[in-house]
Amino acid sequence: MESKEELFLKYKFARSMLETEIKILIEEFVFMHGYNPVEHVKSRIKSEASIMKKLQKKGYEYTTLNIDQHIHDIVGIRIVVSFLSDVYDIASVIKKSKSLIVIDQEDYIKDPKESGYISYHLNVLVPIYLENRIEYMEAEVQIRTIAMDFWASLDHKIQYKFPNQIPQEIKDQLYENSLIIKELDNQMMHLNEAVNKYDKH
Ligand code: 0O2
Repeated sequence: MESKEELFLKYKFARSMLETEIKILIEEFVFMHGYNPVEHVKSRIKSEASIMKKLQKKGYEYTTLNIDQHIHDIVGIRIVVSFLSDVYDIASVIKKSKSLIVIDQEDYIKDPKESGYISYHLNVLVPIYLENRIEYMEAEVQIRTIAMDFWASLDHKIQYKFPNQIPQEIKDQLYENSLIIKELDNQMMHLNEAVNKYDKH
């Protein structure tokens, strides 16, 4: 097995490739449809502390092999879109990509997590072109609306503030708010559709 440095260098290449491919797919979508559904895109490489924590939670030691085999989101990219239907439009564009290979998908919009977390995840393989070979690195693509992102960022802050146990009343309120977010996303999507029809008259 290669060194950690070599593995992380390859993840760095994968992040660049993924960012570029996503940027191209979005630009092509804008060109074809005449509108931009994307509010913003952010990519990151998972920190070593966060990798260690995740491996520990899964019951594995912090080794290069375990990182490679058990952590699927070292490279992550988040695409934040305006409306609910945009999530599925962008997911479909990524699934059709000739460069990225989708290996798994989780629709946490249809089946939210117990916490109330709503988002759409795609696990992909990203090709990286090395001196004498092509390798495929795993990455996670998260697609969500601004409203879902708003919820997730507060949830993240809460998880950080209460690393051991989130108070039950906070958990309950967060869950309640996720239902409001889901309803709001539906209403905003329908309102936007109505506005678009109005434009055509
Ligand atoms: P961070 O800080 O984003 O790096 P797997 O990754 O497949 O081995 P997992 O963790 O069950 O296993 O995959 P999942 O749940 O499909 O995706 C994990 C990522 O989704 C998390 O990464 C978060 O970014 C996000 N996520 C999942 N559940 C929640 C949640 O309840 N609240 C928030 N705010 N985000 C969530 P990390 O590594 O946990 O964190």
